[in-house]
Amino acid sequence: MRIRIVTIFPELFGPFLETSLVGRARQEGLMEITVHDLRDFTDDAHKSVDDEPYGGGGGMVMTAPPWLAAVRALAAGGGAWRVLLSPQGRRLDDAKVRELAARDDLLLLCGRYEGVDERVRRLAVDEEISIGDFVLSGGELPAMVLAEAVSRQVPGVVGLQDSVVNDSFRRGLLDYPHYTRPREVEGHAVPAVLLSGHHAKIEAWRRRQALAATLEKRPDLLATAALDARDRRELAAIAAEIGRELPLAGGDPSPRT
Ligand code: 4HQ
Repeated sequence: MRIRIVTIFPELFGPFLETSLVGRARQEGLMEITVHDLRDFTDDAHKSVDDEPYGGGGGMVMTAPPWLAAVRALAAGGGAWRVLLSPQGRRLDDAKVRELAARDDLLLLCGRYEGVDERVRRLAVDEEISIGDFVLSGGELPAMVLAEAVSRQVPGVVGLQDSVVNDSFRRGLLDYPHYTRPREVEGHAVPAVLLSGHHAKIEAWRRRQALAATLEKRPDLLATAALDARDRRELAAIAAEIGRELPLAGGDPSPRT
């Protein structure tokens, strides 16, 4: 898996690329992640990358020529999937992360200021992606979010592939609660079932907790979660217990955008 990132602030990526899971994945050659300075693709003495917006208004706009030169140089050959991080993009979610991981070669474009000249998007971008409905100062943090999430889907990057397979969202549900030592924290004990050594009971408890957490905190996820008949019976029981409607079958299949 290869990810190239274009930015005017390459120094933001230093520790991110060297540390923890991403650092290890790069060291082991499982991931190739490189950062490229947009200013290297300018052709004026000042290495300028922005200008005033046509039509007026505040702020500056990133000019098209450096971006077009960068994308042409880095995506030559046509193999790379070119992604612009922007609040106008489709919202990143687990399905999109897995789709991007399967692409194998990503070129991430990080804008600053008011954004990038529209012609860059039209001429040199395959897809716009947003990490959420809020405004940041640049696409660098979103690029790190995307790169880390994608890295976790590359075989071998997460130690036990099991912990990716069983991760929240993998089966469309929120995670179950986790406990470790000490057994009691300020009067709050670890649920007894987790100390029982009874693996089937522990699995059933965790599944029920995941269903309950999802029903309480993100009922919208239940519309697309992979649920079997037993899950549905459990959910109905949980819903009755906590006095909640089941937003299940028959409901609108609210598309996850
Ligand atoms: N920005 N998800 C504006 C974002 C953003 C987001 C990136 C701010 C691009 C020009 N990107 N710049 N949210 O807020 O991806």
